[in-house]
Amino acid sequence: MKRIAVIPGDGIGKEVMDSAMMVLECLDLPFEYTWLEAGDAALEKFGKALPDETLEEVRKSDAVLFGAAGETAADVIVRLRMELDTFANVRPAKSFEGVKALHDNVDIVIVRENTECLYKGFEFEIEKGVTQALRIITRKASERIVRYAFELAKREGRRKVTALHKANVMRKTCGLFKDVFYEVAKNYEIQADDYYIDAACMYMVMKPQIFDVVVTTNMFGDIVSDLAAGIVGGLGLAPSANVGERYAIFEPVHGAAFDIAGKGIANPTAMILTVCMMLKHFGYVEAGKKLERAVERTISAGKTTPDLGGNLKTEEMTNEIIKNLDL
Ligand code: GGG
Repeated sequence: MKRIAVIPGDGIGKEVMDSAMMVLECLDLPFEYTWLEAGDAALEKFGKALPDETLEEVRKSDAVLFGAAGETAADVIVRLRMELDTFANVRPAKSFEGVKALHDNVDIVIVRENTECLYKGFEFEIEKGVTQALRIITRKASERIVRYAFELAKREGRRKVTALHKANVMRKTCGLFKDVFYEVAKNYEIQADDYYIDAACMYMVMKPQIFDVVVTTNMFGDIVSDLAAGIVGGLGLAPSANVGERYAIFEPVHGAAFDIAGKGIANPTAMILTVCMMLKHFGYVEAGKKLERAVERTISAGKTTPDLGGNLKTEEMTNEIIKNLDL
């Protein structure tokens, strides 16, 4: 029995979590769920965005299934990743048949370092009008994430790993990351190359097929994964997994999307594909693939929410996915 801490969070997090649970109920796997509070609403209610009780329960679990974070993202999801040392944030961006997007034939996996960089939260006000942020990049964390990216490439039979950095400007921090990348790359028979992050953004828009596995530091990874989601059809399609030695956190790439929250029109795909990543992580590979196929069939049949041109509500699209599960 795997213990899953379920944190719907804010905004559309609650709506897409309902979809995840509908699907999980149908699959009937040996998971035990504990529902926990965190996020903007928890801050209002308890005075803490990540209440101590939530963190305690999370530590007793095997994984967290997370919906979305709002204004308190830094105190909830960013902190959770660091507390649980889920150092690798895996964010795939893949083309879907039937989705009108900037490009077809895109299949990128972004591997984002999760425990340091500017997201460490070391920010200070030196004096009024002067602020400072510390960017921490270590050899240890860089080696760990680069090795993770190459191991993922090897496991999945991928052809290339690309490092993204800005070593011509941030010579120490990005310089270290780039050096470590090529040191680790020597141990693998997989092609390795690198791009400056700014150039990589342009190439990702113009010819994304040049990328396969991409590895980068925390903030660049956050930004470039939204970009990658944008070229295949939007954040409604982008799942992610945060993986460490002991824990894992599964969360869609999207945030709380307060502009559409409560309307019942959020695309459940990112959340349901996130469930697929969780199933595979726990060894339920066939169930994960089956659910992926059900999502693909539903999308290619045009049974989607309005962001993909359909007219279904979140719950209706989820029911279509469930019908396509062929249980
Ligand atoms: N870019 C979508 C979004 O708003 N995600 C929530 C968020 O900001 N998460 C913080 C993170 O991924 O580091």
